[in-house]
Amino acid sequence: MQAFRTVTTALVTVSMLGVGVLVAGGGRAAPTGRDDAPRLRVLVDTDANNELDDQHALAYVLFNGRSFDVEGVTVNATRGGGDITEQVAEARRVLTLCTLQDKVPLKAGANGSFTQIRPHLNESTFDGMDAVDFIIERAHAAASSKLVLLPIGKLTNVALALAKDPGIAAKVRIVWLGSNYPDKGEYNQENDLDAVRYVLSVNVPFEIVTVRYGKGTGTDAVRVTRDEIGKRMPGKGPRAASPVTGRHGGTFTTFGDYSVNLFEHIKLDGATPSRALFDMAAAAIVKNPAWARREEIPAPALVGDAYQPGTTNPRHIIIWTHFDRDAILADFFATMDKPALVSPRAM
Ligand SMILES: [Ca+2]
Repeated sequence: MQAFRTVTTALVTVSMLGVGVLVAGGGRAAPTGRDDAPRLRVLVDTDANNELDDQHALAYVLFNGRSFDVEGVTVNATRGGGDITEQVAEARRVLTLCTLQDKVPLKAGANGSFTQIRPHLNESTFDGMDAVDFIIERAHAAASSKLVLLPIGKLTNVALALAKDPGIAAKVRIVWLGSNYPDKGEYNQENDLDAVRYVLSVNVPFEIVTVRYGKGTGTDAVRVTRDEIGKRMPGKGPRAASPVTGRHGGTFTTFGDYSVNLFEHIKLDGATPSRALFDMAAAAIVKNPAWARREEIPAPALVGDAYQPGTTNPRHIIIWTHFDRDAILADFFATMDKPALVSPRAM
């Protein structure tokens, strides 16, 4: 795997030492997961085969059945994980290892970009149609709460769904793992700049869970070492009915064992050699907003590849920063220790 989004600095060590920034969650909704809290309806849109954080995000969501109802998993293809068939294959491996392959819908999405696909949205078939139509269908599904769209790759599928059916904007909350806001660059963003521009242009609830390579204030700070994974993950999760062949070869019957294998085949980075679980952190702060700092700002414009402040823009978005690395990883490992599988959805 090529580590496209790996940039490291010594700043990372700050979070590794546990000098996390704890932020009060005053005035926000209580975390989900309590027995009396309603579960959030979530749809995860993933470039599952890129690096190794998507897989951990998927398992974390699928094992948080007390916090989430998972409507389904849609897939997109960024340049780091092969084409859409390879991305879907990895998502299916994780679903199978989580014993939910027949219980949670999995839909292939866009190989190409928003600008390439948009002119074809009203044709009988188009690149990414299964995922795009599924997002629209689930957004309109009768429910007492908005559907949380959790894109953890490029924004293409979500932007296409909004373009095809603008009526879903009032029925969803988009929480995107991406961008180094306010700085430019970032892997998910660069994989489809026009998709980001489109979502910024539509009046839809939009939250950006920042990445911020090399800085302690983004999800780049939510890092684990190979040693931590090796100690905490072996055998974790339910046991699959039959072995699953991993993307690096070998066969596995638990997600925990596959996690160890993924970490054995990835290049570590950082002052303390480690990997960030960017995508998992995004799912974690949906579960418990107190694990990061939430700021509402006028929606900026993305001009070229750089953000321009939207100081007078009446439309606002949310920016998430300052992740509580220790609390998020403690919950991740606790979830792996005692998984509560999400409820099956009628397929
Ligand atoms: Ca991803």
